[in-house]
Amino acid sequence: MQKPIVHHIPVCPFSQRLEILLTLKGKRDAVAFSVVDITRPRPPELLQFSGGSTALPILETADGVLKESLVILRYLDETFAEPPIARATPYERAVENMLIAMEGDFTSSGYRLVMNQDEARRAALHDAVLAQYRRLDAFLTTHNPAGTFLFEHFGLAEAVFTPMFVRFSFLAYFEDFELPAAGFERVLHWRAACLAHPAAQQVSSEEVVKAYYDYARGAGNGALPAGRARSSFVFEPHWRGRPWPPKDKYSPGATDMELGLVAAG
Ligand SMILES: N[C@@H](CCC(=O)N[C@@H](CS)C(=O)NCC(=O)O)C(=O)O
Repeated sequence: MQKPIVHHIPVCPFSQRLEILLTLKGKRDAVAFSVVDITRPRPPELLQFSGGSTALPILETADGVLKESLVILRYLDETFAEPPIARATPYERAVENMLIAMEGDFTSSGYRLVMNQDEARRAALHDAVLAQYRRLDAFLTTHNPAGTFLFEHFGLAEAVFTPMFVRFSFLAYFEDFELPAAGFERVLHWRAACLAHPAAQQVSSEEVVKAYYDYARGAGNGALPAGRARSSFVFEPHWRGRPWPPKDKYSPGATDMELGLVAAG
């Protein structure tokens, strides 16, 4: 049987979810990963598979194309069944799904803050992210007060949230956003264990901060901020060789040259 193919953008958190799940199962190589450059128009054959939609990841299977990371996660968990990552009993699976159902609001709050360009809205947007962390803290305190993860191991809910915890290093860097220790103990403990887990090391905070500079300037999904010709998501020059971008996102932005986006020579 031909391997399923994930079409993905490597620094994308939604794709990282799939890589984490497969790594937990020891099946990273059971799926082929085909890299898409977010800074270029999608290749026509990809748009044909996806029925015209551009959001990634999509999974090409022998039966047809699947979209939406949460759908693909569950499909891969069932297809490569051993070991199962989702909880086994109906009640535990429901608890896991309640936590997973919080991911959309959590993610949106962080992306709204990083993309905000209006200093007057900063405090309200910081509070909105804190409110999301408070909800997670309360949920974990209710369902596993003395534990580390939601259940005894890093599982499906952790595969869903950890990529966002990694991306939110853009909030620490560009927004000086840190969780206060008091009142957030349970979620801080969870987040630290998620970030340290060996199956979740695909993307570093340095890569996130360098790649997401354009988001911090209000331009998402490979779009270009005014005055720039190269996206911070380009593959070349490689992010490792580029300087860290300016932390102050509310002052006039850095140029392609200052960001190391123009190849030397
Ligand atoms: N709800 C989707 C979100 C996917 C998504 O937004 N992916 C981004 C990359 S991180 C993307 O493909 N953006 C480009 C676009 O939408 O055209 C999922 O969970 O798979």
